[in-house]
Amino acid sequence: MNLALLSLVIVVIFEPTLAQQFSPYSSQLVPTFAHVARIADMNNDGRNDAVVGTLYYLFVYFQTNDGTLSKPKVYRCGSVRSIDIADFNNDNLPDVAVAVQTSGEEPHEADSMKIFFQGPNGTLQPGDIFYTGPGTRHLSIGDLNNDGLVDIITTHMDDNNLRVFYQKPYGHFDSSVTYPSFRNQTIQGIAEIGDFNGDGLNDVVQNTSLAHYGGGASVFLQQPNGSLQY
Ligand SMILES: [Ca+2]
Ligand SMILES: [Ca+2]
Ligand SMILES: [Ca+2]
Ligand SMILES: [Ca+2]
Repeated sequence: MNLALLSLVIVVIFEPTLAQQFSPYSSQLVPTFAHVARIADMNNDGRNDAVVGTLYYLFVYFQTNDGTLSKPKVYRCGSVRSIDIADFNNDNLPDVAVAVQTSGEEPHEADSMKIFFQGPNGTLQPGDIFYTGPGTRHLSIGDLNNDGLVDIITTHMDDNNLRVFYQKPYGHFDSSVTYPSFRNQTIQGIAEIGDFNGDGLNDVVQNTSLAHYGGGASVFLQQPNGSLQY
């Protein structure tokens, strides 16, 4: 690892005042390429912490009493391209879902979706690993079949399919259901979940590229039976 190639994580502490000014920031150096970061309370102490996905590692920096960040807990994790956080096993502790594109010394984990459950004292316990698709790029969470359980979607740079992992109780997931993109457009990496037609059912929007027509966004609308359609 070339330690000269350090990635910089900047944590901005925002104190909403009438003037809406930002406090001075503090920074942490991460000894590998940082790809993505999320904020959540990862040790149940009421203070938000930082979860950083990098090339081959997941770092968890806990917020200390004075608002600075602790030395990180480090988990080997392949090349983390995307992170989302939710309580997947219903114990009121946030858990972490990561999308891994390649995995170096652990090729069986390449192009996968992994769950880490929060354990005692904020440690992360590896859960299930699922194959996603070639060139795994992005992951988002939301309830896509209206059963109250958070589901996970993944996108991939090297195929044109959206994959949905529906959650079963207690943080387990079924194998993915695949939805081809509209007109077989290349999915450019990002997809998000939300209700885009006001019917109370979550839908999916993805950014895509169509040969000769340029890029755009397409929306999968959730049907009453939980399936997705354009
Ligand atoms: Ca915390
Ligand atoms: Ca949990
Ligand atoms: Ca669900
Ligand atoms: Ca909807």
